[in-house]
Amino acid sequence: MQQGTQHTYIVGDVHGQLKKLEKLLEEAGLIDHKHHWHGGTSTLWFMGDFVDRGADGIAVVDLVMRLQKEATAAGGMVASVLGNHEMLLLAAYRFGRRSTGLGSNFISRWKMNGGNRKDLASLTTAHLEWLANLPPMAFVANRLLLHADATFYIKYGRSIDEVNATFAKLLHRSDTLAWEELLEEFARRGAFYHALEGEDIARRFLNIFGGQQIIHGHTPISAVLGQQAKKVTAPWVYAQELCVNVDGGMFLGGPGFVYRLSPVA
Ligand SMILES: [Mn+2]
Repeated sequence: MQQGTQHTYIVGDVHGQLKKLEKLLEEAGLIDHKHHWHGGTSTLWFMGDFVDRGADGIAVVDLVMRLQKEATAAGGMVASVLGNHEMLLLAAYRFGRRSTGLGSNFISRWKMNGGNRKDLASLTTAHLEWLANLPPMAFVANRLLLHADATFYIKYGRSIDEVNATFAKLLHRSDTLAWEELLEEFARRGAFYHALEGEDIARRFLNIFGGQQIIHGHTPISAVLGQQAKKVTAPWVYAQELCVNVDGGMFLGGPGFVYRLSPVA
């Protein structure tokens, strides 16, 4: 990393792939060989889904939480939007085998989605609080960051602040039906893919929430494009450049990538 540069970096869904994440961040110069923040005043955003499907979800959260403190001390920033897998884990912890009201329970739902016993067992109060306070949406360098390529966010508010406040309220209450409904919607994907309709939805979404582009994770690029995950080393820009998918499918064997945003007017 050059001295004095201030860039914004994005990392997609990590899903417990600690070693891959460390390698990516080190190669990008954002951490040093001892895995301490080396990004100076740069900004690093994650797209959520730190946990499930991989071996070391909570270890990934620990790394990100520590880097957040170190970056702040250096005048930089590390942050993340909320992924559906953070919610699945929180729900498994909070509600256990309580019925979702839809013929299942929260532990089963989480396990079905790649829940890892080790993650659940390692959760501390600090993790729970940190995870439950992740915002679902963020405005970064004139982009709209959200985890899922889905439109349900609009049901929770008409501005980023409103959506974030509604989610925060829900995540701090124990209304199992409200959690269940949100988890159902959070599993949706592909809202912006269809050539004409998808572009139109993306454009309307940006008109409401602001930003020139939507950046999201949630749906592995390899799955959408029918490629091998190990060959995915860059984001996929689509919908007339209105959308950028940054999910490298790290749990599917993808190496992942660090996406450096170009400055925008
Ligand atoms: Mn997801």
